[in-house]
Amino acid sequence: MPNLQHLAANAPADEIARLLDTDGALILDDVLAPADLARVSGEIDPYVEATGYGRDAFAGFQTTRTGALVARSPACRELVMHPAILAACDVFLKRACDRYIVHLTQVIRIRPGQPRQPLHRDRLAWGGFLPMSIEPQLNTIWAMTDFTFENGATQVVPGSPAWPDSRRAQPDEVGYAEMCAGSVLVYSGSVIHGGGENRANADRTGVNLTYCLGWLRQEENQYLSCPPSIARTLDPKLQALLGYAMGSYALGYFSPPLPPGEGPEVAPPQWALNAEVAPGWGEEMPETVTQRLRAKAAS
Ligand SMILES: O=C(O)CCC(=O)C(=O)O
Ligand SMILES: [Fe+2]
Repeated sequence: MPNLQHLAANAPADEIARLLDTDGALILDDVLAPADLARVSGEIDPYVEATGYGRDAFAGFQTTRTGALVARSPACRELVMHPAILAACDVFLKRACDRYIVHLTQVIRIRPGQPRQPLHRDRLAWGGFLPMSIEPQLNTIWAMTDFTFENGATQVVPGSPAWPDSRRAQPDEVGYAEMCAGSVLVYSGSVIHGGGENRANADRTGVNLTYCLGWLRQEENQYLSCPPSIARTLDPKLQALLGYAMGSYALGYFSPPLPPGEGPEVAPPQWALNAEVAPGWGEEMPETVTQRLRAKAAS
């Protein structure tokens, strides 16, 4: 059975990105302390307890999936903005975008009796239309419980990002993301993986926080899951991660639907959160776009 590489919580972003390219996944050990875990669980558990089971075999008839974690949990906001993960996103995702955004926030609780999930690549969320040369996604699963082979540790096929679509993993090519509570599975949108079978008698719970290229549609609609009334109260960096910032020079502006002459005709998304930002919003342009426009003007 292949093994996943384990790195220390402070591993350099380049090393994480390199392993995502080659293996497609890795584990960061012991990122959260027991007190952090207790805080996250305390905030999400009431929502998890109130969540019904999945409605098909892929979502899992013995699995609960609970979303809107940025709106619901201040502790999850910190996980979304964890510096080690954002540094890895900077290296891994900015090869194909000016700004990356949150794609999905979901507590996945695999309960006893849940069979293994069919193996898949998460990039299929976009229907297989993206060329394989573009890596669209960086994913994390934060272990709230220990992840073991017995309780449903994520199945992962190391090296599969480079496989043709037609290749199917043999049982001896599937590894398991076994890790202690507080560790984080980091995996790409191209690696073949799936939830594991829970043969144990207790839940396996992970917080799945994923990021995608800023020019792609998000799996979980962040403008609805975290509407302006809540987003207004968040750190501006988190607002931008949800999509409340320009994604590129011309990506994401809006015209506030106000009576004639009231408000700006065009505004960046965060104008909806804080009407102050409208003047000078060109400064919000990501650096790579600014550089590209300068180079174009100079040529
Ligand atoms: O819960 C897991 O271990 C992985 C779940 C997964 O891959 C998915 O739902 O797409
Ligand atoms: Fe998946």
